[in-house]
Amino acid sequence: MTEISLFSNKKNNVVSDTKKINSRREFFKKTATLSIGAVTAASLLDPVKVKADDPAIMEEQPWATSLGDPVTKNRYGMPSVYEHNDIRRNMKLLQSGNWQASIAMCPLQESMGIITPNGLFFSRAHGGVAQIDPNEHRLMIHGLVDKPIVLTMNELKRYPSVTRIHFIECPANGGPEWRGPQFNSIQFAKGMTSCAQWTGVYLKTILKDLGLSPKAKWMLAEGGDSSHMGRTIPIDKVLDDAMIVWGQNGEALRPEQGYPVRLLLPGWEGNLCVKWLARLEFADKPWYAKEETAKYTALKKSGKAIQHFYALEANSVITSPCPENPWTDLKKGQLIEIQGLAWSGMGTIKGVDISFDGGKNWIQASLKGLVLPKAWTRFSYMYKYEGKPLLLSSRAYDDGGHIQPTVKHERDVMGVESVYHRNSIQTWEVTAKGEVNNVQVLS
Ligand SMILES: Nc1nc2c(c(=O)[nH]1)N[C@H]1C(S)=C(S)[C@@H](COP(=O)(O)O)O[C@H]1N2
Ligand SMILES: [Mo]
Repeated sequence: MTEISLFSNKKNNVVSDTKKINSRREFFKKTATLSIGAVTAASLLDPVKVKADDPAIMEEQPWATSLGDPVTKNRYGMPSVYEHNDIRRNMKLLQSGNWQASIAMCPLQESMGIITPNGLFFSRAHGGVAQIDPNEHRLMIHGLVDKPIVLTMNELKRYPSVTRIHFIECPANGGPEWRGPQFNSIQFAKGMTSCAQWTGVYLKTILKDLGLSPKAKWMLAEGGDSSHMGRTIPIDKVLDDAMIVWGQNGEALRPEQGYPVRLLLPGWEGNLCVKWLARLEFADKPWYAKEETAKYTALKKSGKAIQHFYALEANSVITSPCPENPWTDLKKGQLIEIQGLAWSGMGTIKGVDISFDGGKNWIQASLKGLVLPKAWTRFSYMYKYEGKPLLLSSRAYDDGGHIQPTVKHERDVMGVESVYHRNSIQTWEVTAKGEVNNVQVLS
């Protein structure tokens, strides 16, 4: 390649045009010969159409004919302007009367791998997003501990840190759909979950230092935001894998996620993961924050409620295709990758099955990339598109033997009056044209 002067102020700072275009012509000559031999092999794309006159490849494009932006134009980088559709969306139905105490749904249809970028992480706030000065923030730890303490953020960060990948899910994820599909959209139907790499300290590390009384059976966690959200957590979970986190995907927590510090209870209800964490109190009896007695219980068909319902069960959803990612541009015979996400708050995803007929027959998908406990796990299945209607579902199971229930099974046990912990199998109807709709299979 020709050397170009990076610092010249010539208007047209262009690499030798003729050289480039000639090498492209060479490429087309070669591929034209190659493709004759290649037609018999299965291809993911249409048979190569050699279009040596395609201006998109044969001509210099506007962005190649002058210098681009200064590299530090955005000192904090932003996505390409062309990715303007990859955004969180707010749902009217779930709004508690204003845009502050609301929920921003994660665009699962755009997700790749198992990590949600910080700017796309779903966000639920009961009193708006607090903007907290970390220098002014304090975390009080008291109750049944030998050494009650008030920590600054700097002091907190002196504890040895750990980094773990875990999902967070609001137990109301999918909750509006107990009685039937409400949203022809994966983002609105399933977008109250995201997955990140968290950095912080295990609570058991801090408690060893502070001396937890053997009498302590419960921990109250309280937020410093205007909602002062409080939840009580059994001590076993606290001493197992509960974390206090300040890092999210390699940088400080985002304000939406509770900057400067939040509680993380891997695999348990998102609402227990108190953000803007200000206080932890240890006690021998549970005492409930106001919202806990009325909400976050599971109402069963019998009319009785399950009060202590913490871990999120095995769940999964196909992200491609989905209503936002239809198959309308596919042709019969083309190979296409079906992809999706599976997660379980009770362990590690062991497998995911896919059904093309609404759950009558199942075939195993493969798990891709990292497979971690209490983390999003990506699954994949290569499918030859036939242009016929399908009822496409996924069914996840974890290493604890928990398997995603059918809608019917879940309704038989729980009825339809519940809001929380809906994890039954999600089905997408794929029409003969390749459009994708949210449906429920009730048999
Ligand atoms: N202090 C405080 N913590 C909170 C909340 C809140 O409103 N205030 N919302 C909870 C709820 S209901 C959920 S589902 C999770 C959402 O976490 P996220 O916003 O990081 O996705 O935070 C929880 N922690
Ligand atoms: Mo939530």
